[in-house]
Amino acid sequence: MVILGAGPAGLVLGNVLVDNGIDCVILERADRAHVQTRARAGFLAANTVRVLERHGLADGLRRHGHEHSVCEFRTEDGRFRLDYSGLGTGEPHTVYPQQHLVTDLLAHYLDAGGRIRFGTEAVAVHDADTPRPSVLAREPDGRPVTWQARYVAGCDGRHGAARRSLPPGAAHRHHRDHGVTWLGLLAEAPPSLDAVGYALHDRGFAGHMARTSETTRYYLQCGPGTTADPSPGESPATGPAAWPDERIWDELALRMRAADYGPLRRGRILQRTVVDLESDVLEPLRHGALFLVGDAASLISPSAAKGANLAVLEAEILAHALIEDVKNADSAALDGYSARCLAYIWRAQEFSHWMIRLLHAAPGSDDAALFENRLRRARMDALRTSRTRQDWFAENYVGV
Ligand code: RFL
Repeated sequence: MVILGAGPAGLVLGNVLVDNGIDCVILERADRAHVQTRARAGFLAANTVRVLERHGLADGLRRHGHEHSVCEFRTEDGRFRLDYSGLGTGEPHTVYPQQHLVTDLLAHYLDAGGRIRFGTEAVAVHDADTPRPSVLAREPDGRPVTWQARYVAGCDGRHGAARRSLPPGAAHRHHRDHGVTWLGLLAEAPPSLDAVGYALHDRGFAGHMARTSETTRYYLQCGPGTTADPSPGESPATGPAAWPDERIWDELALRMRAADYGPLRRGRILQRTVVDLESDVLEPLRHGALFLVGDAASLISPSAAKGANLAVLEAEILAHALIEDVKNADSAALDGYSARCLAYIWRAQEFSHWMIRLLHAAPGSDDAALFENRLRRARMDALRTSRTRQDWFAENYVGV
């Protein structure tokens, strides 16, 4: 088995396979330091924690992660809090930064004797629909190398080689640009509130999510066309120079109504990422011997914090299916892999889509925008006042 990519998907898959005596190798484009320091997700669903526990992969998050169960909405109509662990399925999130999880998964994989090649970029998957599939890769010194395997798992994200290698017509691509751009920020500052904060403001959305006792992720909705890294000559109005630390904190304070609800704890901005809210789902997730997992299978906007959770879940489903196939010559679960994962993916997409429409005002001031914005207000009002709606929210918010 060749696994492309050492993110949450590739490493969970690799761990479960190695622990079950199935030979595999992971090809990872980046070096180890990069993989272990890439800050992205942080909110793990209860089901994700259960998957990791089942395979002995949850020691770090049990020791250093913390439970989180409250979100706070701030709008033109005031603020309200939901303790979602007392609603829906009654479960909290576990907050544990993705780079720490990846570090744990990698250590466990290597301790178990797992093989990984860092600095090795997969270029293409060949002959996936034949009994002899192969992966063409580039070694760290640039030399080409071919890996042959019975199966290939594409866990190499949205821009990886697995997606690129699908022949035309092998999968249908569902793509939706939600027309909203966020500046994703990682601040060297303790969380400012004991809740996930969602602030709706005339100037746009602002979000607050704890990461560790020293770091906090913030989001700021920004103008379309904002780039994290403008090309030479590009207007600074669209680049990171337009967002010096002070402007970020002032804007966050304004949108989060710090004057009414308490100041934000400021600190250095460690990371600025531009996130265009998009959905992208391939259907089916299998082409012969090639299986797509995690972000390679579907991209989901971070509005509902589902991406890493789906990656872990899909990796376990694929691992179990491969074990059945290799050990018991039973391919039924492999045949059902795509349909089973797509059911989870579309449910997560639906909720994420709902969250996007809850958190962002429709642009413009024409009748259509006015109508949309009245609906958005009614949606928020129902969430504030209806216990049934709150149960539905909690179940979907914390679940995958
Ligand atoms: P990853 O983590 O992107 O890992 C893919 C790996 O593949 C390597 N790679 C290649 N290797 C070999 N050959 C090639 N050709 C390769 N091309 C790429 C890459 O170097 C990398 O190591 O994918 P995976 O494993 O599918 O995991 C997906 C998650 O990382 C992603 O969905 C989440 O981070 C999304 N996300 C969140 N998800 C949550 O569940 N909860 C959250 O709170 C949350 N917050 C976020 C997020 C994503 C964010 N960004 C940056 C879009 C916050 C942000 C800001």
